[in-house]
Amino acid sequence: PIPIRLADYRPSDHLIDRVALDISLDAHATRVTATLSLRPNPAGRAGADLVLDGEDLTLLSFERDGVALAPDAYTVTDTALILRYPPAEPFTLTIRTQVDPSANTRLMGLYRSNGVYCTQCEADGFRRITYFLDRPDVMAVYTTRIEADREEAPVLLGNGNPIEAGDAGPGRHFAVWHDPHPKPAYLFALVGGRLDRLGGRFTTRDGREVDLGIFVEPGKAERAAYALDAVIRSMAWDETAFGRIYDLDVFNVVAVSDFNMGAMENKGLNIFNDRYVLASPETATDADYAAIEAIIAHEYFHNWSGNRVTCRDWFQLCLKEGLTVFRDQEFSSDMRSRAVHRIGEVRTLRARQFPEDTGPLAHPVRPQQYAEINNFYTATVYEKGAEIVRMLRTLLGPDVFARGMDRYFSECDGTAATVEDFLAAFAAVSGLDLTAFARWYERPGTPVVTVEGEHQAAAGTYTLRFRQDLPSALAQGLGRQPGQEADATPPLVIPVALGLVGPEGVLREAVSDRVHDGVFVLERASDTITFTGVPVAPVASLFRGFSAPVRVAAVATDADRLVLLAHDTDPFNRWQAAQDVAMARLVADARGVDRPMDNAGFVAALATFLDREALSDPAFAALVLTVPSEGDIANTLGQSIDPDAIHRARTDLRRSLGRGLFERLTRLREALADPAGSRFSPDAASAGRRALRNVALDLIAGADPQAGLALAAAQFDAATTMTDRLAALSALALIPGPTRESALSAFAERFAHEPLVLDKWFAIQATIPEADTLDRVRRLQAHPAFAMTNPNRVRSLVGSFSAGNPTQFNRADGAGYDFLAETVIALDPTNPQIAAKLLTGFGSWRMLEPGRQAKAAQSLAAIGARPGLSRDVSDIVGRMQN
Ligand code: HT7
Ligand code: ZN
Repeated sequence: PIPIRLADYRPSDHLIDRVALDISLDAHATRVTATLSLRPNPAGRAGADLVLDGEDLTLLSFERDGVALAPDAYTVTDTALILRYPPAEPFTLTIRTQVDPSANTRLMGLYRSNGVYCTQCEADGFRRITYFLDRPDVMAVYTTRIEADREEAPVLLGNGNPIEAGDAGPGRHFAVWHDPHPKPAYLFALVGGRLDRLGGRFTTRDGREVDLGIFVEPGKAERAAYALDAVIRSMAWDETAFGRIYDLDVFNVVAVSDFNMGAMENKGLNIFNDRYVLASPETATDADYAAIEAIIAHEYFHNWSGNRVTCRDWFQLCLKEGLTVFRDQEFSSDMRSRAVHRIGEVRTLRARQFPEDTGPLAHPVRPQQYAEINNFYTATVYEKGAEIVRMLRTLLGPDVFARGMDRYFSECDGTAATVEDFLAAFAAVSGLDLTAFARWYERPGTPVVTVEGEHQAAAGTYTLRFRQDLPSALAQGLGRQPGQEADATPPLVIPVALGLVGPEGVLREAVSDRVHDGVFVLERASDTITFTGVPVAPVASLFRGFSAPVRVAAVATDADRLVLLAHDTDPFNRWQAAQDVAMARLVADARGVDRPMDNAGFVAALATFLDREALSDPAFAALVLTVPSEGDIANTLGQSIDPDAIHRARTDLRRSLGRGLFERLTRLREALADPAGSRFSPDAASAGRRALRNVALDLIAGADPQAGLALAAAQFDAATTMTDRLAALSALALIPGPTRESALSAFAERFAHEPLVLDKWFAIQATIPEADTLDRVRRLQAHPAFAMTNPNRVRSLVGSFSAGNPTQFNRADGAGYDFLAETVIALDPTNPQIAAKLLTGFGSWRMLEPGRQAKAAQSLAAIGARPGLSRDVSDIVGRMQN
């Protein structure tokens, strides 16, 4: 496919000011009448043809200013309706089309999920509902009349405010919705179906009453209570934290079971994957509750960062997504423990974005070109995009940053904006030139910052030498513009939050004139700073709070790291120190060093830490005790990966730590047990206690599988929360034998009618690190609860296998790769978006040892050779093979 390039952006030749839609819902023949008020765009080309996008539509009639157009006045192709010689004055088009929602398996445009009519229009789904200028810089005011069978669809929802409803002939009814805020087509939505509503109210800071509704499958309204509460907290938080007030009379959220992503921020009518709405203690884990809170907030926050200020074109996707992720992260940090949340954010970034940035799918946060935009809803655009906003706040300080945000929202309100507009707001309020900082948006790859420290005892000073590099492959290729020399790649602006720590604690008297408010800004390729007031050799605590999305290369001993774990004031770096000590062992072991490293000092430090802090901050302690994942180890090793060696190394360390801490962990589990009869609460403190209890269980099972089996089986039987039940089942899943199999059966039976819970059951089995797991996964594909048409099921079974089971997906015989290739090929004709997403499971194939690389290359070639691949899949497979 021919790529679309940012450099080729041109304003639309025509604009649409108003859209009146009349949509008559029918399972197979939905009729859509679109009345569009158009005019030539003064910024476009005068006299250009009007090219309306369209896909999978049947055109029934086409009129201009009320008069049917002659067939030779327009052309219909597979992707467009083209009106030749459009008027130079404002004009109206009336277009009648028909679509078949039941046949829409792509879940883009208008489709049916469990009998509920719903839509998904981002990025380019509106063209599957009617012919339109389906691009985000064409913004219109919409009025939507929806008509449907009263029995089949008693609830009819649209964007904006409801203005009319009533009978529409025998057995039918209608509702009219009006959205006064101009918006791009990707924010259009409608829902029609049999749904229960959980209602609420919110009074805005300026005194307006907003009617809130969460719509779910009949009988499940109780499970929407947490989501409703999260909506109310999000609305209040956005007023106080960002001064953003809601702007309609109603705000509705609808949960559907067939959905390609997590949720969608349609104006006033957010549509959600039901897994991010429905929660009860018996069916949802603490992680599920936290995800619901975060995603409800994320979609709500889009009302300003995305809807009121939208994107000029899809290259600017990070403008709404990176900023909105930053905003939802801040919200969750305020609702929960900031330190614990930050560690979680960074773990996600490192697990998902770092490998993407190192592999064949690496791209800038603002890509320069794309073949299929749906493949750019990536960790880089979202998570690294959020890190850029965070760095901006670190560089400017919270007050200037807040003024910049206000300026951005007020200057760009009602417009389709760019990254340049965003940065201009901050440049204006700070007086700074942000040109160099803007390179973060353009440069793919994770920079490496190398740091060397030296203590000058006699002078009482300490010097830190910094150097920044892009990994060589990227500097030579992607990161460099054509014609630009590798060493001419201009440096990034990297905020380094740092401090010095001595054996007894932070050295507060150590100062450097290059460090302001605890931050040094690395703007050159290399730089040196000196601290005075350093009588003893310190340990540098670098990139506190993970102040920049970089890899840090610094020489440190175990002793240095354990000083940070014990004494640093920055909780992120305390956690990082423990991870680094663990990682040093894991990497050495996975590389097959002759002499295993001694763990005694590490165990002793963890024991001291637990004795002092486990009960006061269990959530943090759980993170400190968590052994880095196999993915983390692979990313640290970087090349010639042998997943079996990594698995063995992790199993060894888990066993060793479990043995060293066994009694303590057993006591901790008891001390953290819920008092009999206590009521469940999803709050962060309660979740933290459950987390530590369950990390302790994991280590105990790692040390002594028989003891672990007994404890896990007892916990499984007695559990009153899904968190505890699932943690027990996860522990059992690692211990082969009849107890595991009967627990799996009991779980399936108990939750036979809960598809979202069975997703967890699929995932647990798909991630068992044993040789017969692939056979198990194949068998599970035939399970009655599994359906290839439902993205949640596919992600749980196939996605968990490829992304969460490194040893079995990367089987040396290549059978895991063949399985993924088969699944991608089978899914592509019906849901290419999900097929392409699954395919990214191959994203790190070039890091593997040569034997596995060859097998992966064969599977990729087999996919690439299939005739008739979708654009989504052929784009990914092509980039993957490059
Ligand atoms: N803005 C949305 C991204 C999105 C999406 C959602 C559902 C189905 C298909 C989709 N394509 C793009 C979700 C968000 O980031 O808020
Ligand atoms: Zn978003």
